[in-house]
Amino acid sequence: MSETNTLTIAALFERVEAIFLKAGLNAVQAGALARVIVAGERDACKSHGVYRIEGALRTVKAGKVKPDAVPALDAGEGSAIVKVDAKGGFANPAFELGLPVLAERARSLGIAALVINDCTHFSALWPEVEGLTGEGLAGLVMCPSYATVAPTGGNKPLLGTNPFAFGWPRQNKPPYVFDFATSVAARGEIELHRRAGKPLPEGWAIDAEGNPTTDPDAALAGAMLPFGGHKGSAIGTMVELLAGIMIGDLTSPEVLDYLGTTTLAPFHGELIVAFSPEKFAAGRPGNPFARAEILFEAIVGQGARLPSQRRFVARAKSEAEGVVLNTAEIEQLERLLALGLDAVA
Ligand code: NDP
Ligand code: PYC
Repeated sequence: MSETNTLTIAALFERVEAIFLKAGLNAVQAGALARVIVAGERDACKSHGVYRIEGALRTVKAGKVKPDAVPALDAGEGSAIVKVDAKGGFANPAFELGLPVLAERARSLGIAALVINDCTHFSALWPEVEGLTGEGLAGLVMCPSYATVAPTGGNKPLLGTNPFAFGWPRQNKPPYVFDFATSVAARGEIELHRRAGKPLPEGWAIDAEGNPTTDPDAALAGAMLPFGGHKGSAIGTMVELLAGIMIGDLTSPEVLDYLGTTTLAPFHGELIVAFSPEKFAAGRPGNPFARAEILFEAIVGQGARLPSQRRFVARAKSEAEGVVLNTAEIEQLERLLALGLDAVA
């Protein structure tokens, strides 16, 4: 069994931010990236935690993301569509820049969208969703990735793992949030199985000949499968349409053409839609937040758990006791800090 080490959330943030600064990212990029990666570890979401630092640095080194980008906001006077040009940098600082205007517009118009263009996105989407619920808004967030998923009935990578997330704010309770890949599992999970030498569960992937496989290497060379068969395939396609084509940005097959590899973080756009439940429910009976609580209680009352509940439990534990990393992870952080971009191929 590997040894473990416990760091406070603040100490982990300092280390991760220092790694990005050492690798040449400006303060706005380094801070935003460190926040989402540390949030992933804090919430026990290993597929988008510290393991992602290396991929982000590889993408910088390959010249496919601009480490010194300063995102630019186009608030479009009173428009329901707010745009941020990430200027070839990461999506996370672009979201942080756009969120206050998006929230203000959604509150005044009832609905508003934030379009992020020309960004690299490697993280989970719940940080964006929780940004919205923290403003008392409901929200939908989605983005393409790169062609790694075969549409149902097909046998070649075409769609991305295209994450899709939703949030609903709750008073004095963590929000209702779900956030998942539209493939059976995120690609990060396949990579983590490969690194751990573990077979994949059945039904996650097919090999390059289109046969079912539980071998992570064969899966990475073949294609992943959409969740829920034709339903996940259609939702993944919707993400390509809304968060790729509709916002004038790349689709997953175009991203793969542009990058030529899935070992770098994908470059595309992101769509964030914010709703004001009060505005939508105005003039109708009942308070939407109180009615939502009745629904949540009924779900939990059947013994089911709400999505993100596991994450919020993990968060509370990390906040009380710190974040646990194994020795290999600590050594990797030290190596990345010492060597900067020389640490990655
Ligand atoms: P999971 O299947 O691990 O989880 C999906 C969601 O379902 C979570 O909100 C989870 O909550 C919830 N959930 C899981 N089990 C249950 C249950 N029994 N009852 C109720 N809710 C449940 O996610 P994926 O592997 O599909 O995706 C992982 C992450 O990868 C996501 O954050 C996604 O955004 C990210 N991703 C990012 C991509 C990108 O291009 N940037 C591409 C693809 C994925 P909980 O966390 O509490 O378990
Ligand atoms: O885990 O599928 C994934 C993923 C792709 C891009 C970023 N994360």
